[in-house]
Amino acid sequence: MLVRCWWTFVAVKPDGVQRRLVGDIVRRFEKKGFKLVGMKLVQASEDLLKDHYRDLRTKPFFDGLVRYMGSGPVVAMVWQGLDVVKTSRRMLGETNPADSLPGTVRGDYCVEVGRNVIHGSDSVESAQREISLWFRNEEIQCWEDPASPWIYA
Ligand code: IDP
Ligand code: MG
Repeated sequence: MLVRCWWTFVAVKPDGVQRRLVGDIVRRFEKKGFKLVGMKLVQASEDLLKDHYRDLRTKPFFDGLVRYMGSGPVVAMVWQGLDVVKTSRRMLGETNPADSLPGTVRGDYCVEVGRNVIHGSDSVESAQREISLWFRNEEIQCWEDPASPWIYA
């Protein structure tokens, strides 16, 4: 798959879906000015999750993490925009919600690292890998954004 550097992978985790945070999270990215180019509700398989988090496979929390992420559907999304990888990480907050500032998703909506409601790619390389893992080509829509001249100079 050809993945653009203006794309990132964001997922509302199972706790975020159960707690009805999907709308608010999507709203934050839309209002920021990013463009939604892919979105689906997915019950992720264990294989997908182990691959997604393969860099963490030696961590003591790995099995629990895979169970948590498979405990219900997640909303998988691809967002497009200038510096979207770096900026969306800042919108998410820190990995540990206790370190996340108010105004960030994790700062506003959760308290513990094991239930931190949202995922976002941490680099352009991770974004490319994760988008290819979670999405097929035809699930990404490259649409013309009429608001673009009001968002980009
Ligand atoms: P990130 O999600 O902010 O990129 P990572 O270090 O990549 O953070 O960890 C992936 C996910 O693993 C975290 O979002 C969190 O759900 C979980 N996690 C990270 N550290 C811990 C921990 O110490 N205990 C339990 N779960 C953790
Ligand atoms: Mg990470």
